[in-house]
Amino acid sequence: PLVIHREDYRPPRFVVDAVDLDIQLDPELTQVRARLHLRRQSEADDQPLRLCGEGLALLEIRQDGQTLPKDQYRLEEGALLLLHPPRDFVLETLVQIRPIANTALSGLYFANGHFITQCEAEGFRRITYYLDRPDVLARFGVTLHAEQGPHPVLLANGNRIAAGQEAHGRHWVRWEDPFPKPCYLFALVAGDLGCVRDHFRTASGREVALEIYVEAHHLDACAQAMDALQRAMAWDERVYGREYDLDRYMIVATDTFNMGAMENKGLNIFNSKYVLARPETATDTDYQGIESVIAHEYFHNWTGNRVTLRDWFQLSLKEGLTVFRDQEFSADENSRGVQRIGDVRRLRAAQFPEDAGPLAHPVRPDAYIEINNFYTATVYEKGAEVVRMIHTVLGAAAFRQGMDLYFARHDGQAVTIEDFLAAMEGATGRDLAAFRLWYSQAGTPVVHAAGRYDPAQRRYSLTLRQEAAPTPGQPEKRPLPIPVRMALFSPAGQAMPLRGQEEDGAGDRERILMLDTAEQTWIFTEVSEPPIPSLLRGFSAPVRLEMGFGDAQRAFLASHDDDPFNRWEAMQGLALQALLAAIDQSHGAGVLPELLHGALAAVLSDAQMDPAYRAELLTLPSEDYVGEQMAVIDVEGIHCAREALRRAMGSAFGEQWAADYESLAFPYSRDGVSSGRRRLRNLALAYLLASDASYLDRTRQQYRQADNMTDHLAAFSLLVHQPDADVSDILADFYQRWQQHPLVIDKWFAIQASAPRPDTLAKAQALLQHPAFDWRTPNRVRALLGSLGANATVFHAADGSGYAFLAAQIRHLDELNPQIAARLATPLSRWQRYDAQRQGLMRQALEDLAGKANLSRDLGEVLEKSLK
Ligand code: DPP
Ligand code: ZN
Repeated sequence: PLVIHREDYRPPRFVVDAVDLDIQLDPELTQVRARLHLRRQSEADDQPLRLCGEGLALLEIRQDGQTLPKDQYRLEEGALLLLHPPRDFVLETLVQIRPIANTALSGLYFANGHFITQCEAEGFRRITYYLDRPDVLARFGVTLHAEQGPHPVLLANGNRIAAGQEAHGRHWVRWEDPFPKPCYLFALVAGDLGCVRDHFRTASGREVALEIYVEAHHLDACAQAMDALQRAMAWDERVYGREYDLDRYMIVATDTFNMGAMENKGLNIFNSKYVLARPETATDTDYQGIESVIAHEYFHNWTGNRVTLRDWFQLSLKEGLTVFRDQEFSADENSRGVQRIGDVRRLRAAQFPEDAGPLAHPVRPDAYIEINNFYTATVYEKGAEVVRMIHTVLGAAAFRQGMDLYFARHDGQAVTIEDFLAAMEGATGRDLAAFRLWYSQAGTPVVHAAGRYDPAQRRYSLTLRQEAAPTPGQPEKRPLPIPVRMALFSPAGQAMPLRGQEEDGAGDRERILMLDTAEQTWIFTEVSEPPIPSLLRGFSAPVRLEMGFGDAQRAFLASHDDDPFNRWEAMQGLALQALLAAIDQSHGAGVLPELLHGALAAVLSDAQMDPAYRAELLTLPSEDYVGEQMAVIDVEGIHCAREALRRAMGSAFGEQWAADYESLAFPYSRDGVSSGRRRLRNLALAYLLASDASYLDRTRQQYRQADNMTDHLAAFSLLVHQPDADVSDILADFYQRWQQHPLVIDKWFAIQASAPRPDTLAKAQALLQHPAFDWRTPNRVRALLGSLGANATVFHAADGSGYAFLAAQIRHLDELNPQIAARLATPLSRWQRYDAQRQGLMRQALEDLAGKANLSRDLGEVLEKSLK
């Protein structure tokens, strides 16, 4: 397969000044007429002009109005070559495509009665022949024609210019986008959709129409999306001085979408999971997801659209930066501490394992076979962490100046990560040269910390040392600049003033140490007592910190640290040590270690604490996170130890949990305090049920009586995950109740597939045949197969049955939707982390897949790298 290298980038030889599309929509046969104004940029040469195109049937081709003779062009796999292109000309092509047969959901497809497009990264070439690369920016105009009855709504980017009727019950609408854009931001939608309208007045006083298009029966489910959009628009004005630039901002929700959402100019297309919510069908987590994805796509209008990418290697330039922006938005709108804990939990769950496995790649990759495989946790979440570190070292005000300069310099351009860093440097006079390494070096650094207190000199010295394991293609690692936010606590629990050599007399109680060599030592003076260090506060860098701590220090920070993240981290550390010790001695963690017991008791009795934060402190590390800390992941050992610890926590604090469960029952309300209470209350129920089977009745009662999906689903999930209860009545009831709601039925599939029960695999097998299972709906496929791949005890069953099952499904799915098939294969790629027997079985499953005929590029790349 063809490997694309970043080094091979060349500027486009031709640019497109304007594109005019005329599209006759029909599910079976859609015709796309494209007129491209092409202009040579480079010196004349005799190279052909290569336009990308995939799966297109070319019906007509004209150059400046004249049919192009056959000897003037050539069709190749994936391309149309113009053999003798003039300097400046109009190319007109007419092609035919079949949206109904497009199961890959890239390009133009027809699903559930709607026409939808997805062009990022390289879907536009499945619509027409084009220079499908992000550094070719053109003005787009498009006329859509469709049958009016089934498709009364016709949408595309920009401004609606005109509309009319035509013969055979068809109609047309003309759209023009005044902002030149790369074709990956092109979009169209046609269907029978209702619209929720509102508006936003920008800081400079312009009225923007806000429109959310959904099927008519969902018109009541758009309030959260609309509200989040308005708040995001106001936030970007307040924090970054960025206004929206068109008169209309449209969002369309579809049930059939590969990704979460897409930031097409003026016409965002969303997976309905991130738009639709009612209290009775959406959980608090769903509401939060909507807020952050709506904001994320909105923020792309400046970081992604107005300033776009030179090439796909720069993907993190828009994604890392925009994730950082949406995380900050959510932190400002909700609880900053809880937000940070959630963001780090996600980073550790998805990105750390990726960075430690065969698919590891830098935030800016050097090479790819299929770019769709690089929409990863590394590009997104680690990319956001790198931006966050820059924000940390510059400070908020200087960071803002850097962003202002970035926008001023590059508005309307397609740029690189260097351009971003240069703007940050240009505006602030700071040298960020060392930070470039974060973009090019893969792998998660480990920082070892060692402190030494000298009572005679009243000095504390802190030594930090960094190292990183090799990753594919990068055997040697260089030291990275790692900002370590820190404080020192006195034994009485007070943050001590920090006095050191460099910052004489600074005296502040928190400092950022910049570790930018392999090892460095800092000396703090006038330290009157042996301090307990709090390091990497707020998780100030995406690293693994090894503190050489004992449980006494962890317990101390768990009760005294005033950094919400580090307090949580200390609690997690205590629980983690208890679990690792239990696994090591293969006893069941049936007794709570004293220090953990004390820390939990303190949190449980602190009624002043924000319930959401309290729930975070009381939640055990996930099985995956525990596994990450082990040389060889002991699947059963982890599961047994964690279950035993949950039981022990349940019984040790039975009265407190019961009191919380009773006292936190409030009538439903959507605000953050209420959702925090629900979270804590459902956590209490989980602990009660873990230790006392008599709570089954109480759980069933909650399932029946809940007036909101959060509580209903929490009870449902607890019941279905009971190792040996017969819950067929509950499963049938839930399905019966919610079968008209696809997003809820996704949960029904997902919870069954993630049950740690011996019959889960058989269940999953049967669910493949369920009438509601649909191979063409990515949400449904992810709900069943993605959940199964993440279900450690079932997927990693010692006999390899989980591996064989998933591989067989991936094999089938690859024929329909390669992007999703490749994603589902990632759990198999982590084979190095398991025992020899599982390694063999996982490799076998990968090899069986690799032997398949007609592998997609997407899946092929993942398999090839996994088997290396
Ligand atoms: N660009 C989309 C997003 O992350 C995904 N393709 O917002
Ligand atoms: Zn994005």
